[in-house]
Parts: sequence; structure tokens; C-alpha cells
Amino acid sequence: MTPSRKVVGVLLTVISFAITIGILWFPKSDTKYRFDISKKKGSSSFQAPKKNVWADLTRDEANSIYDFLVEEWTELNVTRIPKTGRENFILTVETLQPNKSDVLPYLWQNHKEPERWAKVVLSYNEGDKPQLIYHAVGPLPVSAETTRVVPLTYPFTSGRNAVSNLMTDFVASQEFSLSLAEEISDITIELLGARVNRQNPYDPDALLAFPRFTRHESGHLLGWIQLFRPGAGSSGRTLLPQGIYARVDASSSNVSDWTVDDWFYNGLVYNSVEEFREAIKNPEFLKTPPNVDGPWTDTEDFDTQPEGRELPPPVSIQPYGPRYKLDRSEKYVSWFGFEFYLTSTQATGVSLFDIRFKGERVMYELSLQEALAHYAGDDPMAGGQEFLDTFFGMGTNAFELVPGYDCPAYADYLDTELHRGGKSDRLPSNICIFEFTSDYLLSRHTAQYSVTASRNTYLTIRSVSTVGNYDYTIDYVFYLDGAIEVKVRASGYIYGAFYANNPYKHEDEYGHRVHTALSTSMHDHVINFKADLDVAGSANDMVRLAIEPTVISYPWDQPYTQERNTMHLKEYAVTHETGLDWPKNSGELYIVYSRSAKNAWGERKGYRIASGTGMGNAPHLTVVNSTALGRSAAWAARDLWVVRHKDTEPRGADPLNYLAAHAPLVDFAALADAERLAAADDLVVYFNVGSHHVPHSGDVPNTLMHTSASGVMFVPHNFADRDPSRESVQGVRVQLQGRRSGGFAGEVPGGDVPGEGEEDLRVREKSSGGRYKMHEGANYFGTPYGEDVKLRLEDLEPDLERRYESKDIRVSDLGLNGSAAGIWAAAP
Ligand SMILES: *[C@@H]1O[C@H](CO)[C@@H](O)[C@H](O)[C@H]1NC(C)=O
Ligand SMILES: *[C@@H]1O[C@H](CO)[C@@H](O)[C@H](O)[C@H]1NC(C)=O
Ligand SMILES: *[C@@H]1O[C@H](CO)[C@@H](O)[C@H](O)[C@H]1NC(C)=O
Ligand SMILES: *[C@@H]1O[C@H](CO)[C@@H](O)[C@H](O)[C@H]1NC(C)=O
Ligand SMILES: *[C@@H]1O[C@H](CO)[C@@H](O)[C@H](O)[C@H]1NC(C)=O
Ligand SMILES: [Cu+2]
Repeated sequence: MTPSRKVVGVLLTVISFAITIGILWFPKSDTKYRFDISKKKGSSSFQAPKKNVWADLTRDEANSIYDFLVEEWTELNVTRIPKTGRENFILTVETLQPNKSDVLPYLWQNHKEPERWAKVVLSYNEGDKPQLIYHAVGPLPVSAETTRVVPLTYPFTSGRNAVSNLMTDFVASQEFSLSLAEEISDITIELLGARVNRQNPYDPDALLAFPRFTRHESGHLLGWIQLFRPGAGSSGRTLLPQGIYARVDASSSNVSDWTVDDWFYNGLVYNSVEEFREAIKNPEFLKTPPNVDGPWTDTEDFDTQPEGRELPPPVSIQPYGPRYKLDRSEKYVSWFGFEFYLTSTQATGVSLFDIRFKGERVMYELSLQEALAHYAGDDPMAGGQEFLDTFFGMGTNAFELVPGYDCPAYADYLDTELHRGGKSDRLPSNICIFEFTSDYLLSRHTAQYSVTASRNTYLTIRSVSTVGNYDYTIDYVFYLDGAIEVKVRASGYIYGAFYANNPYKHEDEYGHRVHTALSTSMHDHVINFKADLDVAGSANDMVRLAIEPTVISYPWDQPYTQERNTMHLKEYAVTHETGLDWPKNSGELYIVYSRSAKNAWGERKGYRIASGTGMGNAPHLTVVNSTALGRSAAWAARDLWVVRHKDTEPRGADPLNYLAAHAPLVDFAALADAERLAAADDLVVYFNVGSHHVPHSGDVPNTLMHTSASGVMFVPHNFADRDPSRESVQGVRVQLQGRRSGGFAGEVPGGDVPGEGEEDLRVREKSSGGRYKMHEGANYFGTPYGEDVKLRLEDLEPDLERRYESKDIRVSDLGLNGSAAGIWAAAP
């Protein structure tokens, strides 16, 4: 049957009229899907069931602690805002996370709220042995009667609460580096065509000088100072090393006593600056071209217009608001059965607590612990370089996100607050929360008379920590089936090495040449997270469920096949605290089981820990017994670790470990020390994500996120009785021609109409009771879009001139200032 010309004409008129007025109704037999948008706006009244006991201190709390320490605890002799580096001051103030043994009774047995405490780092600079010292202050609120200040030692395996700081006089040390570079201006002009320019440090031909310090076991503090060009355009300084290095003995706290001995250029060591100067005069002296800034370090191309670039790309929209509920004041989120609290710390950024799925416990804590970047190379900078980024602050450096780009335009944004250096600073919109519908389905199936498709919508909590040259995008992702993923993607500038064009170099051993005088330096990113799994309760155990080849003689094979080469499952209990690597050929499932809770089929409820979404298996550190790291990051040696939970071991790392590599406050090896795991133990898993980064020409100007992504996933394993996403997922079943359902080709004779007395497979039980009969065409589960939507430009392209709040971002130069070692005031 073909519609008459007249009908088509009328339809076209209706459609064009509808387009003109901006509303197009697709006639539908079933209109129950239409939304009342006003009903979806009610989540502001949503309230967390309990207080967020992990929440960071408020400004008022921080102020009361500053006052208390300065005025009431005069024996500490601290000032709030120091005027010189010689004073004692309160460097940081934040929440001391309550003990799990106090929080669980509060959450589950209605016990009283755990005491609230703060932890403070005091920067002690009197005398010539500067120290950073942890104290606990509590209980809060501050009261002259009950609040105490006690040395904080219980979280540290070392039993200490202090580390030596590198120096008191940061300003003098900066001055030292710059003067050193000035003193060799004749050399720098000769070799680099540039010199220090104090009037304009951003002059592209100005030179800057930065040290990399290492404390040796002997107690010596040595620094290698390297010259850089400033790279002001996009801040690509780490692409602009200049290849002249000087070794400084910085063991004295008085910078005037520092001495320089060796110099290094183009693969050769000179024992003094005179020797270096003399060598340059020799006609045989081998020079290498300087590493000069230019458009090649620019992060954007505003110019070229290949076909297609004149159109903006597709973007995701959310016309009816989010489906999660957010209690902003308690930082509590609820989404399709998932519930959790979130908080942020200066060192580690966003952490999640008390994660439940459909009312059942899954994890007590999911949080970043440390982010290591370990370099290698044959020059003194790359060769000894490693960064433990919590020292610079993954939370301190989690800056404002770009709406519409870092996160969808429709995301919710949260702020964090930093209490450091005597002040409280707000970091605006640096955590985002959003739902996203993936480009691939969660599940689908085609049958003879029907096709079914379920959308894969997930919930992401995202933040980005920009630590100097590098940007880490950190996601916690929740899926409808109960899976939780941790994903980290790196971008920003690589830390390059000077390309020494000489016969002694071993460049191919450590990277690739990527510009005139720039080589990449291979490095490992190993980023550690803690997952305190509480699978259906705290009493958990872990198994390795191996998928193994085997040879079995089956009775049903006889007498024709004596033995069959096949495979089977074999379970190995993890009986002691240990480190594990991801199994070869993915040949084992790592599963954390509830000790006693079972599903309807008698199987223990579990969560599997899996690696591999992204660039393959998440790696661990290649370097064995790293000289640079000492004992400060033992967790980096294996892919994942299983340990017992203890209140005295809340963290696997500490930001001050960076200053005490050989005697760290937290030595992870003391946490994972092969203790026997008992039946009712509460297990904690530490795991690593990251990459073996061998940057190549495509990392210039910036590393790309699709090549730097890695993740670990926690996937329900017999956790429920069947796939729990069925009840929350949105999708469609297309019932094809006729009135049958499902089926296989050719099986049912007599065409598409059910026969007399034959069961009608189109009738389905509803979970709410009653029945649903599928009709021919599209049968939706969950609510589909049912009408046109009107978009604002803001939904597609947020107005960043209005919405991006920050005017000046405190990006670290990876020196000591602004790190966990202190914030320095220049002498007045
Ligand atoms: C307190 O610290 C200052 C330096 O900030 C120092 O000069 C003074 O001697 C100290 N006072 C006491 C009592 O230790
Ligand atoms: C540092 O050393 C210099 C020279 O050795 C000396 O003049 C100065 O007084 C010292 N400064 C301090 C703070 O001890
Ligand atoms: C690393 O250190 C451990 C413990 O001291 C030692 O047993 C092992 O042999 C070392 N490995 C290497 C490659 O140095
Ligand atoms: C937390 O646990 C540790 C170790 O048992 C203990 O020393 C500390 O006092 C506890 N903290 C509070 C606030 O009770
Ligand atoms: C140290 O960094 C802070 C910002 O974190 C800045 O205000 C201060 O001027 C810096 N001090 C020096 C001596 O560069
Ligand atoms: Cu990298």
C-alpha cells in the first residue's frame, strides 16, 4: 500500500510547520514516556543518611586550629604565616581520617560519631636541621579543655613522625642556581647562544636553572643543576633542557657554604668550571646544537583547516537532568544502587568511602596513594630523576576543570578547599560528576523475531591533577552491573632529555630523538591506589581462580579416548600478605570473596579484580631496587598487593617519603610483610595503574590520553543472583514482523503467528507484578526519549569566559616551593 499523494503533502506541511515552531511531536501510540521535567529537579533536597566523617576541614575548623596552635600551644613556637624561611610555621592542616574501627559501628550499629581530628604538618626551621613534623590535633571542635596536640606516629611504619627537610633557605637556593648560571655566561653564550636575564625571565633566550636533589645514605645532599630555556608560551619548559649540568654539594643548611664540583656536557664530565672552560677552547671540542623554543612546543594549531575542521564534533547532552542524586554538603552520591561518600586530601586528591551496591557493602575506601614517575637516562638529570607526586600534592594540584571539555557541559562540579601556609584557598570546580552513555552497548542480542539492546550508561567521578609538566586525569567509574573502575590517563608535557649529539651517547637505550636537540627519556608511571574491599561485609578472603590446561580421563570418553587434553578451574587461596602480578595470558581470576555471604545459588559473593581496560595490563616498576627511590615506594614493585586492614596502616605511602627515601615514614614493605591471613580478616588491596612510557614524536607537544590510559576494574563475581543491571538499564526490544518473539531461523513452522494453545512468548512477567505484552515494533525498558528537545548553546559549548573562574593557577615548577616541603616567603 502506498500513501496517497495528498496524505504525504499534508504530512510534509505538518512537519515543516512543526520545525518552524521548534517542536516536533512524533505521534506514538503510547505516550506514557513523556517527562514532566519539573519532577526531575528535586535532588537538591537529597540527604546523605549519615554525616561524611571523612570530609575535609571547613575553613572555620582550620582557622580554629591555626589559632589554637599559635596561641594556646606556645611550646610549639609556630607562626601562622612566616615572614622568612627561618621561622617555624604550620604548613598544612587537614582531616585526620577516622579509624575504620570507629566508623563501622557508627555506620552500621548507630554508635556515636567517631571523634573528629586534624593532622598538621609543622615546618621547623630553627637551627640548622630543618624538619617537617606531623601532629594530631583533636578532638574537634577545638576546646581549651579537651583538645590536645599529640605527635602523630601511629600511621607510620617507621614509628617516627618527622623527616628532615631539604633546606631552610629556598630563596637563597634559587638565587644560588641562577647566580651559578650567570657566572658561566661566557660558556652559555658560546654553547647555547643564551644567558640568564633577570629583568625578563620569560625572554625566550633567557636561561633558568633548576636542581634535582638527592640525599645519599651518607647524609650528603647533592643536587644536579640543569639549565632550561623558559618555555613560557605553553609552559613547555621540560621540553627545553639545555644540556649543561653542574653538581652541587648542598649538605650545609647555609647556602653560602654550598660548593660546585663536577660539570657535565655532551657526555663528558669536567672536574671544575675551569676545566670545562679550557676544554671549550680546544678546537676539537664537540658542540651540540642548542635546544631552542619555537612553535614546535605550542599545544594548539589555531590555523590549519583540513576538510571537516570547520564543523564542531558531536557532543553528549543530558536534556532531563541527571539520574544520580547528590548531597553537595555531605559529598554523598546515589546512583542506581551505588551509594558512596567522597572527600579530597591535599596529597592524594579524591577518595571515595563506604561504597555500597544495592544496599550491600563493596568497599570501605577507594583512594589514590601515590603517583610515581621514574626516569632513566645517561645524563645526570634524567639518570637519577624520579617524582613521587603526592609530595607536590595530587589534591593541591587538582585545578579547575574545563566544562564541556574535561567533563561534559552538563556535569555537576564540586570545589575543594586547601588549608596550607596559614591560609584557606578554594579550588573551584575541580571534581566533576556525570553520567555518560557509552558508544557501545552494555548488552545486545539478535533473535529471529526480536532484537534487544541495552545502553551502557555509567557514572564518572573525575578530577585532573596537574603536577608541573604532567596532567593526570583520574576517574572512578561506576557501571550498572556493579562494576567499579579506576582509570588514569596522562597528558601534558613530557620531561625530555637533552639530545647530546656525540660519540658517547646511548640515546637509543633510553628513548627517541624528537627534535633538534631533544630526546625522550623513558620512564615508568606507577600510580598506586588502595581498595579496602568489604565484599558483603569486612570478613573477606582472596583466591586466585586459575584457568589451567589439564589432562583428564572421563568415563564417557571410554574406550575411544583414553585421556582428553582440556582445561579446568583450580582455586588457590591467598594465605599470606603478598604481592601479585597480573597473570600471564590472563590465566587467573583474582577474586575477593565474602567469608560467608552467598548468593541464591550457594556461591560465595565476590568481586573480581581485573586489569586491562586501556593499554593492556597495568604495569609495575621496571627498575629493581631503584637507587633513586631507596625504600620510599616498595609498593611499585608488584602489580597488586593483598594485606590485612589495620587502623595503624591507613596508607601505603606518605608524601614526606620523598624527602627520606632511605628511611621513609611509611615503608610499604612493612605493611606487606607476609603476615598470615586469618579466616575472618578484613583485606585491603593496593594496586597500580600507569604505563611504561617511551615517548616518541607523537608525544610532542603533549602526551595523548588514549595512549597513556590504564585501569583496573572491580567486577561483581557471583555477587548477585543474576546480572543486576537488568533492572536499571535503559534499552529497547524491537519486536519484528509478526507476533512471535525470539526464536531461531526455521525452527517454528507455520510462520509468525503462535498456533492454537501455543504459549505466547511476547507476554513477560513484570518485576512490579502483572504482565507486559510486547507489541510489534519498539518496546522500551527504562524511559526512552519521547519528544524533541530544545538545546541551549550552553548545553553544547559552555561559555568559558563566564564559567571558568580561576584567573591564576598555582602550577608547581616541581621545585620545593609549594610542595610538601614548604611554602617559602621571600625575605621582606
Ligand atoms: C621561636 O622561634 C623563633 C624563630 O621563629 C626563635 O627565634 C625563638 O628563639 C624561638 N623561641 C623559643 C622559645 O624556642
Ligand atoms: C652562612 O655562611 C656565611 C659565610 O660562610 C656567613 O657569613 C653567614 O653568617 C652564614 N649564615 C648563617 C645564617 O649562618
Ligand atoms: C633487590 O633487593 C633484594 C632485597 O635486598 C635482594 O634480595 C635482591 O637480590 C635485589 N635485586 C637486585 C636486582 O638488585
Ligand atoms: C586510631 O587508631 C590508632 C591505632 O590503634 C590509635 O593510636 C588512635 O588513637 C586512634 N585514633 C582515634 C581518634 O581514636
Ligand atoms: C612560593 O610559592 C607561593 C605559591 O605557592 C608563592 O606565593 C611564593 O611567592 C613562592 N615563593 C618564592 C620565594 O618563590
Ligand atoms: Cu609519561
